[in-house]
Amino acid sequence: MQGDMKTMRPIGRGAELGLLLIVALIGIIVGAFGGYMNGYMSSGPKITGPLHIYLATAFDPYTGLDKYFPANFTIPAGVDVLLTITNYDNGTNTVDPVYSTVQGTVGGTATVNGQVVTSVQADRVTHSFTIHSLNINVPIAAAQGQTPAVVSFTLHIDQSGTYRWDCMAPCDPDAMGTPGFMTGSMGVA
Ligand SMILES: [Cu+2]
Repeated sequence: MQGDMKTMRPIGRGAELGLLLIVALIGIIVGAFGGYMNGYMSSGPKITGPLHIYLATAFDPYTGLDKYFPANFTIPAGVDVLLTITNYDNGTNTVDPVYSTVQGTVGGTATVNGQVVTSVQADRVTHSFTIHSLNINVPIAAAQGQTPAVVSFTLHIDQSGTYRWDCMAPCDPDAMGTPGFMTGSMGVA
């Protein structure tokens, strides 16, 4: 590095200004990152919830109904949030092809047991995580025997509010459309 500097010609006024600009830009970037990390580390005003949300879908023995645990939750606005849904139900509920494709996630993909997918075979779906108002749909693949299916995807929603999600797989007529079971609310704040 030192050797290279010696062979360079003296820096002109234009180059000096350019250097100043670069130093200023680095300052802005480092400052912004520091602010972001500060918000992340101390749960400051910018980020108001966890960046990784875990949900599960399973048969609820107390009610005898299929259920999302939890059905109501809140994610932070304006940042990437990873959602992981662990499905313990090995039953399949063939969905309309519209609900077998991944839509509205970051990158338009999800992972099923670690494999990146853009859809799940319609007759291998147990439930769906569908938010009509945001055009989000994630098919939840069926468990294999006693081995749950783990479905992960990233959401990035800038507009805060309360969004209703629905399961669009014909899983259980008593659970579908019933708040706390196969429909619920996702807060974005
Ligand atoms: Cu369902």
